[in-house]
Amino acid sequence: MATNHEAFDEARQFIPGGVNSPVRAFRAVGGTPVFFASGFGCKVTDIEGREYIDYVGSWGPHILGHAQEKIVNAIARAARASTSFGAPTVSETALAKAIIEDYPNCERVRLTNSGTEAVMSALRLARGFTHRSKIVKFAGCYHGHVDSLLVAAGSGALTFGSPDSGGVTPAVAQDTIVLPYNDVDAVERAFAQWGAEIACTILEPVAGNMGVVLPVRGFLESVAAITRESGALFIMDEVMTGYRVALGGAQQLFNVLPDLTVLGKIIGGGMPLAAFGGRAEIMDQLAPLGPVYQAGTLSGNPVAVSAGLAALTQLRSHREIYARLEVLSARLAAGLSDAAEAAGVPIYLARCGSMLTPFFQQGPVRNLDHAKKSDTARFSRFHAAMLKRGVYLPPSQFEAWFVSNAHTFKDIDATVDAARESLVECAA
Ligand code: HOZ
Repeated sequence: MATNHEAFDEARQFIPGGVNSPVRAFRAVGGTPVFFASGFGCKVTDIEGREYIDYVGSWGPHILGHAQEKIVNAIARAARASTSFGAPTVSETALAKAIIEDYPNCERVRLTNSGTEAVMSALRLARGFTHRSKIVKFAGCYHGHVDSLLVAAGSGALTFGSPDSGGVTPAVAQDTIVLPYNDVDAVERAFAQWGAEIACTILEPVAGNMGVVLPVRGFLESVAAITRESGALFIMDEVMTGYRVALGGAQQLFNVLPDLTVLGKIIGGGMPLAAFGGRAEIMDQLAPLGPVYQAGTLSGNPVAVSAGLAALTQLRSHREIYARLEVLSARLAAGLSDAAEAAGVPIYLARCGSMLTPFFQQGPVRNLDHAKKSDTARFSRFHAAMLKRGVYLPPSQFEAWFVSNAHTFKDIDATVDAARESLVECAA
């Protein structure tokens, strides 16, 4: 059996950086990435047989835990009936219907394979609908690796210090207006200057890709109002927050509805699936009804859809899961804060439901500039110390931790115990 180190050495010979997505490479925290063999509930086991309590949850999808029985059974049933038709199935309609019931701004939904694809399509649709070119985004928000949004981007792009990616042409980047998160004045100024050219504003209603950053009171309402006043569309990227911070996402939690919603992660039950939706008059601009082209051989893939439906069916029929997640996550957050105080390590704990980030700094953290003040070297030492104690955390300061319904109070308390020791260890 290979060790993680050996597996990584071999992977690097065949895959750029040894990984199929940069944040997995552990470059921000150092050390060797963990190669996983299996996962069950909130626990994951690496190829060396070591078990960890997992707070990555595949970067958000596993709200019900790994290898959840009903999801696995649904996948097996669907796969036995064929892994793909490239033609409509009734389960796609069922998934779209469920999303439409939970997201009142969505009258029509189109399924895609990834959040990146859904965002890219939503932007094209906004441009096609408004006949305008420019888009407004916020520094530190990450919307997948879409060319026009890899400007001041969060997640891996931020972690590796390349928020403006190579390969994005100046012509594409010049249509992207980047503003500071939580700054309504900046939004007003941008619309005063370019309002007639702006097709849409896109944001994460709770940012999760510069670490968790909550919207300040009134921010979402103001952005929605200013955007609409100019005739542009307001897009909420709820890939991370959808079905996570509430069944109806952040738009339900903060009671602000967008024109277009982008979903991913949880709606695929851990399989590659995402979606975008909105009012019929906008969505019906998509081909084959309208002039905005969008397509995909594997879009609405029956195996992915079955996994997503199994996940959503459980979340919708057991809404008490969200109350339980809140209690577990609050306990974890409080435990981490206490442990940090005891160790004399300044931490600003940001949390929205079961998404949280302990920023290694005093805070408050309201935007990307604030997030960047974190002590990333100390975070790296903390990450390594936690890994040694059997806790698997996102390998970057600028990511969200996810608590799942498979976590127990015992898991949370074991994590806090590990954090207490790790914080002392990394205090120096
Ligand atoms: N949205 C995910 C975390 N920020 C992306 C994971 C990845 O890039 O692999």
